[in-house]
Amino acid sequence: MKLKHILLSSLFTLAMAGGLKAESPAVKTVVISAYDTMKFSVEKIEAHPGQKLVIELKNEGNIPKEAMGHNWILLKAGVDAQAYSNAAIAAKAENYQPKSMADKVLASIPILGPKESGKTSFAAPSAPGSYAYVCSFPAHCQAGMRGVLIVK
Ligand SMILES: [Cu+2]
Repeated sequence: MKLKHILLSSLFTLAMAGGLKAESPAVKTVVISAYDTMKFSVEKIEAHPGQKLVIELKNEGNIPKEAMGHNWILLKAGVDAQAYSNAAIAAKAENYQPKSMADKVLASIPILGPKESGKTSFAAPSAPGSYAYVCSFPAHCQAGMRGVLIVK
């Protein structure tokens, strides 16, 4: 009987620990559409430090991938989005994700053609702040195809 009691109280403790765990921020899923107009449908994402994020990018355009592909690149804090995009222009062979700047990237979804979609999941940075994201297809960031992840 005593052993059974200990077992039951252990189970109760485990259940409580599980309950506490559930209080950490829930997974946040964000669906972003990309258009031929070189815009993201979502230009601001808010998350808590360390929150699990699932980002889905949908290319809703019709123009062929070679001329109007879209990707989603989340940059580390303080990285100049335009500088990254400028480097990407010369990186067609690397899918517009320059390897020389790979250490500036937190998460990414590769170039998508019309009606394609892609997904990435990651934990939001632990440091509060603003993190830029861009489409690094040539000239798209400059045209305004960018947004910001705000961690707070
Ligand atoms: Cu684009």
